[in-house]
Amino acid sequence: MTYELLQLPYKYNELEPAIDALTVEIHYSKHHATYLKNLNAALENYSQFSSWSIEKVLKNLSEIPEEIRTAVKNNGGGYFNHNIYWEGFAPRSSRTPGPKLGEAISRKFGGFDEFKVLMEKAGLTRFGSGWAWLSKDAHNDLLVHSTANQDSPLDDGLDPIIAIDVWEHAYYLKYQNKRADYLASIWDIIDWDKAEQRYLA
Ligand code: MN3
Repeated sequence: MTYELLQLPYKYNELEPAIDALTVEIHYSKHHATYLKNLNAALENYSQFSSWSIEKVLKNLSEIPEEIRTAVKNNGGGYFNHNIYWEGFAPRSSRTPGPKLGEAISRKFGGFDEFKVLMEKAGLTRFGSGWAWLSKDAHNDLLVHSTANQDSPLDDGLDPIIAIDVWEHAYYLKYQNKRADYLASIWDIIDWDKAEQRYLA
């Protein structure tokens, strides 16, 4: 099996003004596609993993042969993390969480606004490149956290619900050094139906 690039469920310009069309195009068709290409290349001669989903690969990195483990971790993480990122947006966002996730967010973080502050802080305080996440653990407990580079929550036994890419390539064309403004704008395009599905899955 070779992994495939997901089809974006919207046009490049449909996430504007939060994320500009050129950033979406380069980020998706160059950055994301390159992680995918390198992941497939790394696994090309290892047919024992050909039936493994990307989730299974990232949850079981210790079983990947050492000579390709770093390549698979970095490019597999890059491939998977961007899938969560792109699938998590909707041009016509409801702007508020669905019933079950909304209730869980209020219970865990004290309210939707409090949760947003925590997510933005997780993204802003990630030094260098990485990601901010809303994830759930094996007990369905919510957690806001961040990972470095292309490390995936799956590595830590967590299942991602919302992904925010804070590598500079995700925002630099429009926001330059103002990562905080990018993070604040993200709330306009979060697909809360998708987030609800991920929470209930
Ligand atoms: Mn990226």
